[in-house]
Amino acid sequence: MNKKFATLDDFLGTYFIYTYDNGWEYEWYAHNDHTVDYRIHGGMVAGRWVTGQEANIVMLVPGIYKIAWTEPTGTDVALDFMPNDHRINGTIFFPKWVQDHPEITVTYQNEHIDLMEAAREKYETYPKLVVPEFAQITYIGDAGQNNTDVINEAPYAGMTDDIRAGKFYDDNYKRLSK
Ligand code: FER
Repeated sequence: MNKKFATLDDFLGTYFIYTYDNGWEYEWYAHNDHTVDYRIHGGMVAGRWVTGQEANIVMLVPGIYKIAWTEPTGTDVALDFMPNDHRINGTIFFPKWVQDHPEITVTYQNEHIDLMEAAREKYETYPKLVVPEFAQITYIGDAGQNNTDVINEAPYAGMTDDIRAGKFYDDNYKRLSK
Protein backbone atom coordinates (compact mmCIF):
# COMPACT_ATOMS: atom_id res chain seq x y z
CA MET A 1 0.00 0.00 0.00
CA ASN A 2 3.03 2.32 0.39
CA LYS A 3 4.10 2.12 -3.25
CA LYS A 4 4.55 5.56 -4.89
CA PHE A 5 3.40 5.94 -8.48
CA ALA A 6 5.10 8.37 -10.89
CA THR A 7 5.30 6.72 -14.33
CA LEU A 8 3.05 4.59 -16.55
CA ASP A 9 5.40 1.70 -15.92
CA ASP A 10 4.80 2.02 -12.16
CA PHE A 11 1.10 1.44 -12.84
CA LEU A 12 1.19 -1.40 -15.39
CA GLY A 13 1.25 -4.77 -13.63
CA THR A 14 -0.35 -3.38 -10.48
CA TYR A 15 -3.23 -5.21 -8.82
CA PHE A 16 -5.83 -3.32 -6.76
CA ILE A 17 -8.76 -4.03 -4.47
CA TYR A 18 -11.15 -1.11 -3.94
CA THR A 19 -14.60 -0.34 -2.60
CA TYR A 20 -16.85 2.28 -4.16
CA ASP A 21 -18.63 4.68 -1.85
CA ASN A 22 -21.88 2.90 -2.83
CA GLY A 23 -20.41 -0.32 -1.33
CA TRP A 24 -19.49 -2.12 -4.55
CA GLU A 25 -16.15 -3.96 -4.22
CA TYR A 26 -13.84 -4.81 -7.13
CA GLU A 27 -10.48 -6.41 -7.83
CA TRP A 28 -8.76 -4.97 -10.88
CA TYR A 29 -5.40 -5.75 -12.49
CA ALA A 30 -3.51 -3.68 -15.09
CA HIS A 31 -2.45 -6.79 -17.02
CA ASN A 32 -0.34 -4.81 -19.55
CA ASP A 33 -0.54 -1.55 -21.53
CA HIS A 34 -3.73 -2.57 -23.38
CA THR A 35 -5.62 -5.20 -21.37
CA VAL A 36 -7.21 -5.43 -17.91
CA ASP A 37 -8.63 -8.24 -15.75
CA TYR A 38 -11.19 -7.86 -12.97
CA ARG A 39 -13.50 -9.59 -10.48
CA ILE A 40 -16.66 -8.05 -9.04
CA HIS A 41 -17.57 -8.74 -5.40
CA GLY A 42 -20.44 -6.37 -4.77
CA GLY A 43 -23.25 -4.53 -6.47
CA MET A 44 -25.57 -5.22 -9.35
CA VAL A 45 -23.27 -7.71 -11.10
CA ALA A 46 -21.39 -9.27 -8.16
CA GLY A 47 -19.86 -12.60 -9.22
CA ARG A 48 -18.92 -11.39 -12.70
CA TRP A 49 -15.28 -11.76 -13.78
CA VAL A 50 -13.34 -10.95 -16.92
CA THR A 51 -9.79 -11.36 -18.23
CA GLY A 52 -8.06 -9.81 -21.22
CA GLN A 53 -10.50 -6.92 -21.64
CA GLU A 54 -9.03 -4.47 -24.19
CA ALA A 55 -8.72 -1.02 -22.62
CA ASN A 56 -7.18 2.39 -23.24
CA ILE A 57 -4.65 3.07 -20.50
CA VAL A 58 -2.82 6.38 -20.16
CA MET A 59 -1.08 8.50 -17.54
CA LEU A 60 -2.64 11.99 -17.38
CA VAL A 61 0.01 13.62 -15.16
CA PRO A 62 2.60 11.87 -12.96
CA GLY A 63 0.79 9.37 -10.71
CA ILE A 64 -2.71 9.82 -12.19
CA TYR A 65 -4.05 7.28 -14.67
CA LYS A 66 -7.12 7.04 -16.90
CA ILE A 67 -8.50 3.74 -18.17
CA ALA A 68 -11.53 3.40 -20.46
CA TRP A 69 -13.12 0.48 -22.24
CA THR A 70 -16.29 -0.86 -23.83
CA GLU A 71 -17.40 -4.42 -23.09
CA PRO A 72 -19.11 -7.13 -25.17
CA THR A 73 -22.22 -6.47 -23.05
CA GLY A 74 -22.30 -2.86 -24.27
CA THR A 75 -21.32 -1.65 -20.78
CA ASP A 76 -18.79 1.20 -20.85
CA VAL A 77 -16.35 1.94 -18.03
CA ALA A 78 -14.06 4.94 -17.39
CA LEU A 79 -11.73 4.89 -14.38
CA ASP A 80 -9.40 7.55 -13.00
CA PHE A 81 -6.83 6.11 -10.60
CA MET A 82 -5.09 8.33 -8.03
CA PRO A 83 -3.16 5.48 -6.37
CA ASN A 84 -0.88 7.73 -4.30
CA ASP A 85 -4.04 8.97 -2.57
CA HIS A 86 -5.61 5.47 -2.52
CA ARG A 87 -8.57 6.87 -4.46
CA ILE A 88 -10.33 6.11 -7.74
CA ASN A 89 -13.16 7.84 -9.56
CA GLY A 90 -15.08 5.43 -11.75
CA THR A 91 -18.04 5.89 -14.04
CA ILE A 92 -19.88 2.91 -15.43
CA PHE A 93 -22.52 3.23 -18.16
CA PHE A 94 -24.85 0.22 -18.12
CA PRO A 95 -27.16 -0.53 -21.05
CA LYS A 96 -30.75 -0.91 -19.87
CA TRP A 97 -30.62 -4.68 -20.43
CA VAL A 98 -27.84 -5.22 -17.89
CA GLN A 99 -29.92 -3.38 -15.29
CA ASP A 100 -32.96 -5.51 -16.24
CA HIS A 101 -31.11 -8.87 -16.50
CA PRO A 102 -27.86 -8.53 -14.52
CA GLU A 103 -27.71 -12.31 -13.94
CA ILE A 104 -26.89 -12.88 -17.62
CA THR A 105 -23.58 -11.06 -17.14
CA VAL A 106 -22.67 -12.77 -13.84
CA THR A 107 -20.25 -15.40 -15.10
CA TYR A 108 -16.71 -15.76 -16.45
CA GLN A 109 -17.50 -13.59 -19.44
CA ASN A 110 -14.64 -14.89 -21.61
CA GLU A 111 -16.42 -18.24 -22.01
CA HIS A 112 -19.75 -16.58 -22.93
CA ILE A 113 -18.97 -13.79 -25.40
CA ASP A 114 -21.65 -15.06 -27.82
CA LEU A 115 -24.27 -14.90 -25.07
CA MET A 116 -23.32 -11.27 -24.24
CA GLU A 117 -23.50 -10.24 -27.88
CA ALA A 118 -26.85 -11.99 -28.34
CA ALA A 119 -28.30 -10.34 -25.21
CA ARG A 120 -27.20 -6.86 -26.25
CA GLU A 121 -29.10 -7.30 -29.53
CA LYS A 122 -32.16 -8.95 -28.00
CA TYR A 123 -32.80 -6.51 -25.12
CA GLU A 124 -33.03 -2.71 -24.68
CA THR A 125 -29.98 -0.44 -24.65
CA TYR A 126 -31.66 2.82 -23.58
CA PRO A 127 -32.00 4.60 -21.27
CA LYS A 128 -28.54 3.78 -19.92
CA LEU A 129 -27.85 3.67 -16.18
CA VAL A 130 -24.90 5.94 -15.29
CA VAL A 131 -23.12 5.10 -12.01
CA PRO A 132 -20.47 7.72 -11.07
CA GLU A 133 -18.64 6.94 -7.82
CA PHE A 134 -15.42 7.48 -5.90
CA ALA A 135 -13.72 4.42 -4.47
CA GLN A 136 -11.25 3.76 -1.66
CA ILE A 137 -8.30 1.49 -2.52
CA THR A 138 -7.88 -1.14 0.21
CA TYR A 139 -5.01 -3.15 -1.26
CA ILE A 140 -2.18 -2.53 -3.77
CA GLY A 141 0.00 -5.38 -5.04
CA ASP A 142 2.90 -5.52 -7.47
CA ALA A 143 1.99 -8.56 -9.60
CA GLY A 144 4.07 -7.61 -12.66
CA GLN A 145 2.74 -7.43 -16.21
CA ASN A 146 1.20 -10.38 -18.09
CA ASN A 147 0.69 -12.46 -14.95
CA THR A 148 -2.16 -14.85 -15.79
CA ASP A 149 -2.27 -16.20 -12.21
CA VAL A 150 -3.67 -13.01 -10.67
CA ILE A 151 -7.28 -13.22 -11.90
CA ASN A 152 -7.86 -16.87 -12.79
CA GLU A 153 -10.77 -18.20 -10.75
CA ALA A 154 -14.28 -17.15 -9.82
CA PRO A 155 -14.91 -14.73 -6.96
CA TYR A 156 -16.23 -16.14 -3.67
CA ALA A 157 -17.51 -14.53 -0.46
CA GLY A 158 -14.55 -13.61 1.72
CA MET A 159 -12.01 -13.74 -1.12
CA THR A 160 -10.86 -10.12 -0.76
CA ASP A 161 -10.45 -10.57 3.00
CA ASP A 162 -8.29 -13.64 2.34
CA ILE A 163 -6.19 -11.66 -0.15
CA ARG A 164 -5.71 -8.70 2.20
CA ALA A 165 -4.78 -11.14 4.99
CA GLY A 166 -2.07 -12.73 2.79
CA LYS A 167 -3.90 -16.09 2.69
CA PHE A 168 -4.52 -16.20 -1.05
CA TYR A 169 -1.46 -15.17 -3.10
CA ASP A 170 2.22 -15.96 -2.72
CA ASP A 171 4.88 -13.30 -3.41
CA ASN A 172 4.54 -13.84 -7.18
CA TYR A 173 0.75 -13.56 -7.12
CA LYS A 174 0.27 -17.24 -7.69
CA ARG A 175 -2.45 -18.91 -5.64
CA LEU A 176 -1.21 -20.40 -2.35
CA SER A 177 -2.28 -24.03 -2.16
CA LYS A 178 -5.68 -24.41 -0.50
C1 FER B 1 -14.54 -1.04 -12.25
C2 FER B 1 -14.02 -2.16 -12.84
C3 FER B 1 -14.82 -2.92 -13.71
C4 FER B 1 -15.83 -0.64 -12.53
C5 FER B 1 -16.61 -1.39 -13.38
C6 FER B 1 -16.10 -2.53 -13.99
C7 FER B 1 -17.07 1.34 -12.41
C8 FER B 1 -16.92 -3.34 -14.87
C9 FER B 1 -18.22 -3.56 -14.64
C10 FER B 1 -19.05 -4.45 -15.45
O1 FER B 1 -18.57 -5.06 -16.37
O2 FER B 1 -20.21 -4.60 -15.14
O3 FER B 1 -13.83 -0.29 -11.37
O4 FER B 1 -16.25 0.47 -11.86
